[in-house]
This record gives sequence, C-alpha cells and structure tokens, in this order.
Amino acid sequence: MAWYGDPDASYAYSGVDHEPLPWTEELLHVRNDMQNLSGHVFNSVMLNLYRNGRDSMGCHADNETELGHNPVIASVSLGETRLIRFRHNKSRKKFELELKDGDVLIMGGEIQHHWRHELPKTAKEKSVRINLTFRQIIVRAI
Ligand SMILES: O=C(O)CCC(=O)C(=O)O
Ligand SMILES: [Mn+2]
Repeated sequence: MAWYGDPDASYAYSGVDHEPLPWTEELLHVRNDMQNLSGHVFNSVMLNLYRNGRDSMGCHADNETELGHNPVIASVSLGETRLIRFRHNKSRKKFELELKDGDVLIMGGEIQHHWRHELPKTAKEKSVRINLTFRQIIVRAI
C-alpha cells in the first residue's frame, strides 16, 4: 500500500495519519486521465498491490471524514483480473464485478453510505494486480 498526493492531502487510516509521497510523472499522467474521464479533481491516490490470490482487501466503505459526504473515487485496475464484491448494508444484497487490466470503476453518489466493498481472496491462480484509487481529500484549515 502506498499513498501519493499533494503535500496537504494527509489521510488517516488504520488510526494513523499518513503523509502523501510526492506525485510522480506517471501518476500525474493517470490522474489527468481520471479527471478528464470523471469530471472531478483528485488531490491524492492510494495504490494497492495484490501479489497473488491470497492478497485481498476486507469489506469496507470509503467513508472517512477526509473524503467528504459523497466522495467520488476513480479506481484503476492494472494487471491480473480480480473480483470486487459489493454488499448492501441493510438488504445484504450483493453484486460482483470482474475488474480487468485497464478497467476504471468510478464510485460516487451515496454508494459509500449504503454499500461496502471487498476484494476477496481466491483459490484461483492469480498473478500481480495493482489498483489505484484517486481521491479528493478535503483539506482542513487549521
Ligand atoms: O483493489 C481494489 O479494486 C479496491 C481497493 C479499495 O477498495 C480501496 O483502496 O479502498
Ligand atoms: Mn475501497
């Protein structure tokens, strides 16, 4: 896991404040594409590396205060195809999407209020996948 962004886009997760690493040229290039595609601006990106089918992400909502009320998150998948599963908080209804190399998933509106999502482990043979989630951190005036 790695966190890149504007110097003031710090983010608390797992109870710890994380200072972003400075943007690289490549990440700025992808950010530009995601801003054009979504019509939203992003001041940071979280990178996750899944080495194989045993690497996973637990069920969560991206609902941290820093993201604001109805955050827009642009998620870019690179490498191996993996499944993302959404679960509705009340009905427990679920749906799954296959995220393939080059896919972009945009989460917006009230999705983080009503649904949680996870990247489950799989027993299938899986190679490396990298996911980039572009986010807009709301910078607090101190
Ligand atoms: O790897 C993915 O596609 C999901 C990552 C994710 O949900 C997150 O970083 O919050
Ligand atoms: Mn997420």
